[in-house]
Amino acid sequence: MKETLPTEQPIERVILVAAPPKELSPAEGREHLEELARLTDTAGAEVVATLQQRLDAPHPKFYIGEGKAAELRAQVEAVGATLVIFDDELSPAQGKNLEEALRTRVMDRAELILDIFATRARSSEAQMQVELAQLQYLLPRLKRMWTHLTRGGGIGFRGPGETQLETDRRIIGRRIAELRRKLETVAQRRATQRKGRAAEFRVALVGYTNAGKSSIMRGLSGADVFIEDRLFATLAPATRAVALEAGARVRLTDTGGFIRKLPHHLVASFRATLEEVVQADLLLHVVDGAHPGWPEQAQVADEVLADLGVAGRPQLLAFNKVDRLTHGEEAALEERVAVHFERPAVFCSTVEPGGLDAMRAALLGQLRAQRPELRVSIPVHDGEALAAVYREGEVLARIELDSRIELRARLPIAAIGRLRARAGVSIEGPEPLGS
Ligand SMILES: Nc1nc2c(ncn2[C@@H]2O[C@H](COP(=O)(O)OP(=O)(O)OP(=O)(O)O)[C@@H](O)[C@H]2O)c(=O)[nH]1
Ligand SMILES: [Mg+2]
Repeated sequence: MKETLPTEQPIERVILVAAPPKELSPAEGREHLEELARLTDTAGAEVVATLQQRLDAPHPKFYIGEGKAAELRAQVEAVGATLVIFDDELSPAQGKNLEEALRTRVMDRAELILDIFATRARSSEAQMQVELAQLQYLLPRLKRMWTHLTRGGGIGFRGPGETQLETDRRIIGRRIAELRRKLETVAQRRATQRKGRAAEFRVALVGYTNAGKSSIMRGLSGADVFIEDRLFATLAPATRAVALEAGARVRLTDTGGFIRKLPHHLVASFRATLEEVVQADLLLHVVDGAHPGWPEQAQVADEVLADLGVAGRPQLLAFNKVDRLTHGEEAALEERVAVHFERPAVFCSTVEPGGLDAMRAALLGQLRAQRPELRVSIPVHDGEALAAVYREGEVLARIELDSRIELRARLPIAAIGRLRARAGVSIEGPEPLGS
């Protein structure tokens, strides 16, 4: 008897389409397409062909030119593609025109990313965030989705169809409002929890996806975090305490990676989880120093950070994976970084012994500059000053004398000024930088 084939879901056969603008170099164009292929792989689909066209500007009808669209149609038939994915955002009209002309499903990069997030979201908050982003993406494209379902509906469809469309729009609008409300509640609860930890020095790992943020988190904290050579390994942020040395602790948060053309709705929906980034005292911006496209990746991350309103936050650049570079390449990278970036930078590796030593030292330097360790002496009756030190700083030691309380504490610069102004309070220790 013939063996039956396993009844797994058929894998989507995908054609990737990229239409890089003329100013992009062929190498950059290839890299973008490679990244789209990795995203497609992450989504669990198989790339069977790719198509490229250099464009001065996208065409309103099909994004690519009409001739190229006809070529794509032939290719869809030839390879039996079940899905076509565009690297660029398609307007609702372009998506509709393409699906009609190609007679197959069409997605753009934003939809693909949303799809990956949807399959990877574990926490109920992440799931709500993804649903919100998907609904916002869907709303202006509802008409096309409907055409999809009722293709061949023909005569008499228009009237009831339009009514149905209106009903759907209202239902989706209500669901969006409901999701926003629920997410707001979760965000408020988190803000309350965070208040109790205001004194800690907070560092947020940020950067392009796959740069090695979670690996650094594991290297510094010993925490068992999820690491994978795929895009978007981390979705929900995770926070751990890291002791840089005795009396020098930071709270380190690992966040999900950024990517080129991250759908705008997604960034907005994930704002609440990125709140740790917004609240951070220091951004540890990780760059894959061994990736040929690192300058663009660093820039993309900077753009997302600017979107989040933290462009001016103290930042430490960490060029990771230097173990993959020769000595010559590493020297060239260091020189390039020194010329192009005014921010402090370290070069590191999570796989080489001692590969994170320079990063630890740099973090310690940042902690000392932003939270100097001081000796604070407070009259016993000034309970308010004492409470302020505990609330805003980190107390490392405490001695009670007859009329005074002496503390060794790390204090934020702003708090030092306020405390100094109080009668009877004296503060000694290294002068904070810039005062
Ligand atoms: N050679 C080398 N590989 C590294 C280094 N650091 C991380 N990797 C690898 O790079 C891949 C991505 O690492 P992750 O730590 O998951 O990257 P991430 O930045 O957290 O990725 P996302 O969560 O997707 O944003 C994994 O295969 C790691 O093993 C390094 O210093 N050297
Ligand atoms: Mg990660």
